[in-house]
Amino acid sequence: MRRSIRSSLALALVGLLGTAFAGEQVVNVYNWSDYIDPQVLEDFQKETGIKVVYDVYDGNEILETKLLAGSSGYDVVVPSGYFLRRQIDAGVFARLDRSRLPNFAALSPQINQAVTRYDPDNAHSATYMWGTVGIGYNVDAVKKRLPDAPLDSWQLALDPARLAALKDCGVHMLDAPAEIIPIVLNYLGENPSSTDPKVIAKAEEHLKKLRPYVKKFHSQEYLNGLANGDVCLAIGYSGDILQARNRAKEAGRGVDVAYTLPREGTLMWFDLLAIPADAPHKDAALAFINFMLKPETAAKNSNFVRYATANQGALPLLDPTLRNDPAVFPAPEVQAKLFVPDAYPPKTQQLVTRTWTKVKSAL
Ligand code: SPD
Repeated sequence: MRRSIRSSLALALVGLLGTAFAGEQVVNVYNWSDYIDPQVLEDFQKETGIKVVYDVYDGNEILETKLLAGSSGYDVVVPSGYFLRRQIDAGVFARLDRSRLPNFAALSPQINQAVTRYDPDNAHSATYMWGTVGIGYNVDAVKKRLPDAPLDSWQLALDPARLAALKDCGVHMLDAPAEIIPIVLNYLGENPSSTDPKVIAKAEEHLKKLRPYVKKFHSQEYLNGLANGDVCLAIGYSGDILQARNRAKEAGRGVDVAYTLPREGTLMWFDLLAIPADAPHKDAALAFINFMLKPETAAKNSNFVRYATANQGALPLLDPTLRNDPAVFPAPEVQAKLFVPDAYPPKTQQLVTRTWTKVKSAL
């Protein structure tokens, strides 16, 4: 009897400790949709005992609204560089304790250097992936409607007459003004990073000419839409279009998706792992980021999502079809044409948001 009381007490104690332990051992991660190998979350949980509560978004603007409001409850988030810069200025992020991130050493020094324009000294972030914005298209549908169109040019998506010819087969555009406006300005021969309201007005005017032919402004639906043939052209993110290409192949229904990195150049971005200053589980957040920076984990993620990893240690572990894909790792002469926008000052960001609302509601 005495023994069973003792063991019940012991069990109760373990239970109590277990609850407290489980209460602390959580990390709340807020990441882009379709941007991780789900197996990685299981591996992390198994290795560390920390439970991952995982939530997704599909636009920097959505994340920014939550971060600026404060108390988001998130421990790890993944903003793009040009948003992170403004968010650091607003005091949104904690400095990363590098002594807790031994795997930071696996990151590419060139990429670390490149992102210092957003995060001086790489003090608040660790780069996750990088990529481009380009054109995903259904090869047969586009060739049928535009047999002579230049498939390697922004003309395919940004020339109103050409876009008009694709209206009936489904055109999608990222719902991402901070990316689309610089791309349109670059196409018009303007400085893509311009903050001059008169220059931004030129992008607005051009976008209004394209507006009637765009079925949907959305930053995620085009992935499945391209893969199943419902969307015939999308201005989207490189890896998402490459995922669509692979899903279409796997489905075996004869949908052939291609990705174009336009010859006029395009926008290149970096997405970075960061910890909000008010994150409730900072230790777990550091453990999660360190796990994401393991070369094996980084390679697993990159192979799954078809984006270029920022992890130099992961490169030899990449699937060779990914490592040798010029849409993922563009050749130096193509890279030379990529532009990396600056962060918009808050006032310009407001103007860009207003401009975008006008474009989307114009018909
Ligand atoms: N589905 C994952 C998309 C990730 C795209 N990040 C893009 C950032 C653009 N600034």
